[in-house]
Amino acid sequence: MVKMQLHENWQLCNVKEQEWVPAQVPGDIYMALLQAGKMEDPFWEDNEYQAKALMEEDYEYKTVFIYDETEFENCQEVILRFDGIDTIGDIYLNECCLGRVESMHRVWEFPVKEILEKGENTLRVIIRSPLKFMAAAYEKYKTHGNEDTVEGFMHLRKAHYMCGWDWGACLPDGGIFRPVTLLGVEHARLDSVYIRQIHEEGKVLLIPEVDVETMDEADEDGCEKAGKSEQSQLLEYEITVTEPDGTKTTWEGSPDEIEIDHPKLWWPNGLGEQPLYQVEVNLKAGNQIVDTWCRKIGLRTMTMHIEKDQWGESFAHEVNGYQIFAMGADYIPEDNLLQRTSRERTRELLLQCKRANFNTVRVWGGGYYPEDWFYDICDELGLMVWQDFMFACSMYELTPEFEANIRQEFIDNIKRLRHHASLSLWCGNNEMETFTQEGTWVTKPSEVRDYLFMYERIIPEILREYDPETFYWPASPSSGGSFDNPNDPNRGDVHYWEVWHGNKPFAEYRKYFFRYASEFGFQAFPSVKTLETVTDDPRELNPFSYVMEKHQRNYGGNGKIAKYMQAAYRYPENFSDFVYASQLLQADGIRYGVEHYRRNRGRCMGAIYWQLNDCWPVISWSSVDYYGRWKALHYYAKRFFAPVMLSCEEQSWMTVEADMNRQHFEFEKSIRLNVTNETLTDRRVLVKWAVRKADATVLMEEKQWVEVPALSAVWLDKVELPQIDCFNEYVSYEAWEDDQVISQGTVIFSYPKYFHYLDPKLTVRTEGDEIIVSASAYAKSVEILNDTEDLILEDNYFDMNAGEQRIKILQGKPEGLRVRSVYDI
Ligand code: BMA
Repeated sequence: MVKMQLHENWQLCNVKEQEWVPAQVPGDIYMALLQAGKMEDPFWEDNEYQAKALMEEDYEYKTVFIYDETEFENCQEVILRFDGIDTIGDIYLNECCLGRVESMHRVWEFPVKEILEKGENTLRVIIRSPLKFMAAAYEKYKTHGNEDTVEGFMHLRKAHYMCGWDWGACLPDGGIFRPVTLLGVEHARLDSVYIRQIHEEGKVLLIPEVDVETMDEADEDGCEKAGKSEQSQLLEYEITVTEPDGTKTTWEGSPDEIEIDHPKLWWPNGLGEQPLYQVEVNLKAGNQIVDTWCRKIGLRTMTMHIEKDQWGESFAHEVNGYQIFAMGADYIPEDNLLQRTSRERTRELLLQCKRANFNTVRVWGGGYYPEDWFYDICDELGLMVWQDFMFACSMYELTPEFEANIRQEFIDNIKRLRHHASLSLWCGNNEMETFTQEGTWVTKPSEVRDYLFMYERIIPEILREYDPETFYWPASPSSGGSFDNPNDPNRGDVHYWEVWHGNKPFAEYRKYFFRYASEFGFQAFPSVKTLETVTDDPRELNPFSYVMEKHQRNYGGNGKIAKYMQAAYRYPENFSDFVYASQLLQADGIRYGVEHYRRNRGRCMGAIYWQLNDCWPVISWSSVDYYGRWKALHYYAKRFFAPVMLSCEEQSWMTVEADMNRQHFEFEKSIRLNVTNETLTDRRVLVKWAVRKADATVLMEEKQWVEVPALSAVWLDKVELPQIDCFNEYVSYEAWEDDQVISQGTVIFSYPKYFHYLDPKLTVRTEGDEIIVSASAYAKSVEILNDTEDLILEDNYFDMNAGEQRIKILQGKPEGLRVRSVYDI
């Protein structure tokens, strides 16, 4: 196949103004306007309003390219392919209208051989205003959905978050955001390849299904199985597999089956390696290779284990026969301006997931299907992907046109992604089974019917044809579908929002034993340096200022952070301390939930917190902000997702929420330690714990060897500590293995704000690639910052029992180091 990318000489204009500016393709309209000085930074203060207004207009992309006929002379057909257009586009080649496209989630192809001209050709794409489209569609249908976004958003197959979300600005950009290519097809091309795996003792059989599109005398849809039909007798494929160690083997003559001996299995992060096998399928017409499909696959079995048990029904990832506890967060698109996304940036983000011991990410349904590179990197890093189809928080009008559009969207994306080792499940939508059952946005009975058609009929039917191997789950959350109590704590996955949206205290997490928590979250401010990129007015750096509240999209969210903060911390005296306290609050809240879920491993098998990342600088639930800065939560995640983790279920003032001004004010003071082991090997760890005074001196100490079988959680006996002075004494705990501390923490029995900390006199210095912090007393949640607030350290926001702590620098320069702890709030 001859390939020619059409990425040069693009220009863009507002159709009404006809003032052309250079544009990048792949790219987006906002970026072209920004780079041409025709709009201002849409993230700055409230520039969002102006930016949104720009999308009331239509824009035209135009390029002129040279078509060299000789290069394509052996081609029966030439196809113009757009991997992604956002969203409504009218396409013209040499003034011939090729058609209208109406989904950013699809690939669009047009046969253009007859239209192409020798030499110069003009290609134009007119991007129609998404806002006008939505307004007209809303007028027509009055369908309802998430109120944070533009009315009518559900009618356009455009990433929903672009029109505003409770963490996202309304910046409904558009553009040609993926490659544009001319494809010259000689006889035939590979439509797609599906590879099934059969795992047997000591070997894996690969069963390839090779779909070929012939250009000569094609059958109705132009597709057939290579080497299997009469028409394609001349077509044949060969397959070359390159093993992880570089060994290559080729199978000729359209093999039905390929045997891989001594297979090296792919494992999620923390459980083993991620060996990848390269599979290259060459389509041959006679002796000539006419097309190639080359991808990396991982050898593994992957499904969800669902079985009735004493609590209800299990819901756990099962990989290579083992049930795995999923640890990770929900992923949203990385930017509002898609031109700014890149393989490098995604790698950087996903690397932070691996560093924080994730084994799973959920691609949430209100964005778009990520680029191939996202999944390539997940394959390499061992991150299992929970993949939503792109439907979230809305009813949809299943007209025949909408149905045809989404059917093709499913096929395109399933074919594109189904070979990935990391793809662990497909999921119909975000939260719509719950909302439909509750009737939240239902205005017509047909919407309930359409819900069932879409997620329980159409998608399963398409998956049966294109990816029967990957597990399908109708919605998140769900208990299996048909509106059967979708958010049931005892079955399937759960979105738990009583903490945060329901204003419940963190201790509330312990009341539930979900089978798989796929969303629960708490917000925090991103670093001050991140917030300084949206304003230069120092008065705006205040939690309740106009600019901060423009960058907080969950109504009243900053006030909510302050309300929760009041319970845990003293009143922060400056903005920087407020940001710090908000991050500790978030980190502790989520830790409270995750440690509890992991202690109850077996019953609960997943902790996916909301949310990993941001698409602009914003106050949100993320643990890594728009610029890649880690909030305290991400360091906590590294600790609470550690493969072997020691945690403490304490009973304290916090867990009973007692009012100290009540008469007979008393509460239980006890600890119950637990070691959970999310590895495939049995572990023997030494658990040490101590009661200490505020200066960190030990009052009492205990040690115990604990055997923790692979993939299990083990409780130690509960210890009552009625005598402990909750203002002046605390408990520290450590798990040791091979003379190293592998997991540790401390627990206090009052609120962090009431503890009588001594001044830990923190100091910080560097030695080579290490930072050394020293403390003269117990120091809680020690934070190390450099002047640009962009260090990534081996650990941060940790508790210290006085003494020295050495921390490796993973990224960033240790210049202008500052250090503080809860004592400073
Ligand atoms: C959820 C998500 C998002 C939302 C988040 C925070 O349930 O699915 O729709 O952004 O909660 O409210």
